[in-house]
Amino acid sequence: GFAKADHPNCSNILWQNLTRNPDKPALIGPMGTLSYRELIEKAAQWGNAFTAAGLQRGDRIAFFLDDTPSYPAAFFGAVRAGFVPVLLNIQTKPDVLNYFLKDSAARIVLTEAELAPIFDAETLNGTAVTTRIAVNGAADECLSADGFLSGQPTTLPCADTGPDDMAFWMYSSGSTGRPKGIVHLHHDMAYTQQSFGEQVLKLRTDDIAFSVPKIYFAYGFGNSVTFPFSVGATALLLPGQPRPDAVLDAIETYRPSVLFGLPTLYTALARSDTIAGRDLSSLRQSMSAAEILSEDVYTAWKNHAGHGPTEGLGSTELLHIYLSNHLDDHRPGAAGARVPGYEVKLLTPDGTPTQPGEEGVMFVRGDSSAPCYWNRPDKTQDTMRGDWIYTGDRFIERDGYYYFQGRADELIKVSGQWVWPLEVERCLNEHPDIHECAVLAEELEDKRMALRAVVSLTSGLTGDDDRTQALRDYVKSRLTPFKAPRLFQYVSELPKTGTGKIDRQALLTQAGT
Ligand code: 3SK
Repeated sequence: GFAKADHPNCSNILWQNLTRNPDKPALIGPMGTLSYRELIEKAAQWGNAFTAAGLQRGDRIAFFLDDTPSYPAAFFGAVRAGFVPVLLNIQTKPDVLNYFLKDSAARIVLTEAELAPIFDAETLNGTAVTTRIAVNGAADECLSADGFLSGQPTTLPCADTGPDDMAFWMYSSGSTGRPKGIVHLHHDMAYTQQSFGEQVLKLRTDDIAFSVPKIYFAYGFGNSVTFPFSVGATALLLPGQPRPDAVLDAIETYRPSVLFGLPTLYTALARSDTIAGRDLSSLRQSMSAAEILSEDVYTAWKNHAGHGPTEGLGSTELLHIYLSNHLDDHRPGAAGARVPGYEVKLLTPDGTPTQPGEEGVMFVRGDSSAPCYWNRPDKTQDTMRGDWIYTGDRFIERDGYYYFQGRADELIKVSGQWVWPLEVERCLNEHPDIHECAVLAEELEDKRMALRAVVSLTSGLTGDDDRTQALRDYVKSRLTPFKAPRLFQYVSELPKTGTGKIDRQALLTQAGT
């Protein structure tokens, strides 16, 4: 069982290493190496400096940071001193950033120095921000991190928090409507470690974990912070754009043993021009999450790395993965089986449990779930149903494994018949000419709905009428003919969210302009 009372403050996940293995590298990467002792001392300075700056218990601090040692240092210092980091995607646009700052009432902003200009008068308008601190360099109108920390003690007593106190927030990416502040509690990190971390991932003390998804994403947060620090392992932090060559260079230079990515990463790596000559021999395990990994990418990665990526699925509301495959048991197309520590159930639209083989919407229950969205009782009620979380994802279960069928709200009616865009996307993705694609609903001038496929072709190919006809025929030959997209749009690259998923909202917005 999970002893919640043992986790009154999540900073203990880092601090336990002070006696356990102080001299071991906690962090490595292009920004340097920090031992656990050095990281804990830095974290202590951050916590003391936030207190000295006048913050009160529970006050929010906005983190607009890339993956460098300053991230975990400031994060753990803040939570240990009783403050609440708000982890923001560094690709956020100024208007949304202004919303995040207002919604969270953050008083301090930590920003990468090179990103600091985004916090101009307009972005700060109407917010409670009094102090901007630039990290990893200097920036106008910001305090420097070195100045902020200067003279602060390198020890920090733990604030008198409890397991159910608010610890940190992340924002939902908000594919529709306003993003929601997802509130996590002090015991949630430990719960993800005890469930997915210990039951599936099984990181070892001698592992070097390398998460390409960044810390501000719940997936990256677990991969680079919770799991390695829980077992005294090392995390490789790589700031900047994770282009395939940068990721491959980092693997060769720092020799991580466990790689974490999204399907888009494995697709890009497997297709990279330079992959053939790369030394991937340090990797003993690779994880993929968030979206379905196609079988050809699984196989391509297996050919290069000697093992295929293990797939899991989680959510920011649950903090990490609750459905996962197992390292030695690859089930093609399965999002995974229930991770011990989580309960899942599939319900039909009328709320009854599904029959075997029947499709239903997934609900998940586990002790890492966020209790609410900040200031959003309406959305909280929609998603947090008692202690169950409504995921909005449709699945079919076979032999304890769950097969994703699409979102509950994505059905499109074409020619009077319902189509799941995901089914068409999967079909098109199997065509060798297609690199990646998204299928969307489009309203025609006569108000009928049609399917539009936005397609990025395999390199060197061009999209013309013949190819469109061939792709349409391909879908018709595999699915019922009305599912073949009427419209095809060829693009060099599909827009991605900050976490690497195809940005459907951006595609819909582009279509509307
Ligand atoms: O999208 C996912 O699968 C995921 C996994 C772990 C943590 C958070 C998320 C959103």
